[in-house]
Amino acid sequence: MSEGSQGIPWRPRFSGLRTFARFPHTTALEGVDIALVGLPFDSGVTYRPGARFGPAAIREHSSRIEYFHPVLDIDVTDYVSVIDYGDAPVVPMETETTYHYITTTLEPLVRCGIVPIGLGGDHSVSLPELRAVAGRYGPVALVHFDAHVDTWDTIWGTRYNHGTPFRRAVEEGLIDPERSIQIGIRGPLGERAELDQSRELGFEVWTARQVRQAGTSQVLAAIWRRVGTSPVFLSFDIDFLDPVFAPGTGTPEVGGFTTWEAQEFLWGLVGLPIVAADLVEVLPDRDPTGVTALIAANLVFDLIAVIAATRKEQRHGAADRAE
Ligand SMILES: [Mn+2]
Repeated sequence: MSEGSQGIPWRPRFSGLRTFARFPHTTALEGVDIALVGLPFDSGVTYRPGARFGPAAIREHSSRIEYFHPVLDIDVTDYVSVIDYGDAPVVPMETETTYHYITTTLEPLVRCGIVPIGLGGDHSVSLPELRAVAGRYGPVALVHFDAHVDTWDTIWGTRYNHGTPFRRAVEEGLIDPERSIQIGIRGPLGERAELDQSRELGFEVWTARQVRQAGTSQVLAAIWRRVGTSPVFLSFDIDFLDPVFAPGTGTPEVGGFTTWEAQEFLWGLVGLPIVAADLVEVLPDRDPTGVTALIAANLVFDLIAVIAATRKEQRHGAADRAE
């Protein structure tokens, strides 16, 4: 329970402005390790619109989060300095202009070695994020949790939407498909070829059924094998979860995963060289209970804790070598 200051003894978590998990809002980058960046853009959707309200909902439902992570046994503030950077500028009816704004918003963060975590927004935002990330790291490994592969070529003649970001990213040399993996794919498709399109690009693909049959630990082993030592962009589409858990999303698919399974996957990534991440497709208007945004906020905190635990390992590893 955090203490107040300057003679104000308490700061209850339902009070104050809604930054992510009540981390400070600032655009000053000195000493920062992780920056939450809202990406309130949803002009790339093919079905239900409304993910532009995702970042605000995630912040709203993040207010109960405190900083000790009991599973990873770490107070994240001991190892990482986290800020809420605010939202990237967007123009709702202009995808390419918005992409430019998202990339140029993230570039200075990435240049400083800060890990940006994008709060979506529909999944089209991953492409301009990756442009900023690859500008520093070169082609990165993609670890992608989603019901959909998001590697279509065009949809209704358009090249930039939430069904195409990872094909564009391969074409632009932003991700290395041989180091990349997609997990949780399911749902009816237009044709069988859509199931193969990611594999043809070079990705490793795990369908929901394969994940279910193999179990979490085997899939985690596949992620570690696949990524190797490459810098990682982790992209988490909330529709990885079953709509029973996360109904507030744009293109729901039944037969998905539980909140617990999603957390188990993230907790298993301590040590992975994550250089950027996003959590996308939260659509609060379709979920009056707010549980989708609550889960999203907590998964983002899990991710922050994973990065903090990775830094902890690195620090102790360095101490071991010095002995
Ligand atoms: Mn997606």
